[in-house]
Amino acid sequence: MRSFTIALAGNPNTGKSTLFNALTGLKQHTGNWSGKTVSLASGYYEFKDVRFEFVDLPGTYSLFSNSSDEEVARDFIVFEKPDVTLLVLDSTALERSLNLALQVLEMTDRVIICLNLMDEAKKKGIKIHAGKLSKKLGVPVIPISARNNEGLDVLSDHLLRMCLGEIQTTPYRMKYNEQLESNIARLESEITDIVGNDFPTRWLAIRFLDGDKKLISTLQDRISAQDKGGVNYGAAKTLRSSNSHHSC
Ligand SMILES: Nc1nc2c(ncn2[C@@H]2O[C@H](COP(=O)(O)OP(=O)(O)OP(=O)(O)O)[C@@H](O)[C@H]2O)c(=O)[nH]1
Ligand SMILES: [Mg+2]
Repeated sequence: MRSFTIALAGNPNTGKSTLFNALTGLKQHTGNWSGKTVSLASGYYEFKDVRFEFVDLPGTYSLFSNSSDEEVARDFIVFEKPDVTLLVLDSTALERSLNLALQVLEMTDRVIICLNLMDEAKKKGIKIHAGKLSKKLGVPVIPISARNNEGLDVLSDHLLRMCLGEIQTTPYRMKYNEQLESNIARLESEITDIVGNDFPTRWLAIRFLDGDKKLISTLQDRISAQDKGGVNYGAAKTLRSSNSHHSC
């Protein structure tokens, strides 16, 4: 049976664990990922001949290096490369959630957004045009109510189609001013020389320009680990010099 990994990301309290429990039921366990000491809850369910392995990431408001929760969620999305990152948003507080959504859309193009707590939104008279939001953000947007098991079949269907490569996305990416864009492009090409296309180079370039030292050391560790012959000093060194060159 084919198996796909789905990461559940979102702000705290948006219903990630409720969705996780609704989908995976008792088929849950906790495990360590990539030598990290944190263990993440994961669980699976089967849908139309495939198995979805869900990983319940810590709830965060952003994905920088501000806290270990943010690092864990970010590293999982960028380095473990789940087949789909399922972003759980609170329909009753969409503006707050969209900040995180934009960050995730910079990191991967394999994203599905679910608008959870639709029952609450309806009660409050909040209407969300999921179709328009989907067009704007360039990824599927599915209204659900995890606590009431509503919308979960449609969600599973989209997960399956994205895992099978049947859904192409065009994630919304922020455009910055000309000078910043030219710095991003320059740094991006240097990063591509070092890591190839294994990781989201534009996102890495933006983070490096922002001076995210923690991310740089994580990436150095990853490059070293990937290099089977031992530490790849060349790549790590270039990475260090390109960082000192460009960070501001
Ligand atoms: N009305 C309503 N409440 C929901 C729904 N989904 C989740 N909740 C409630 O929202 C609260 C938070 O749910 P959790 O699943 O714990 O949220 P979480 O995203 O895992 O939170 P963190 O792990 O802290 O990030 C709980 O009280 C849930 O019962 C929903 O669809 N409708
Ligand atoms: Mg939770």
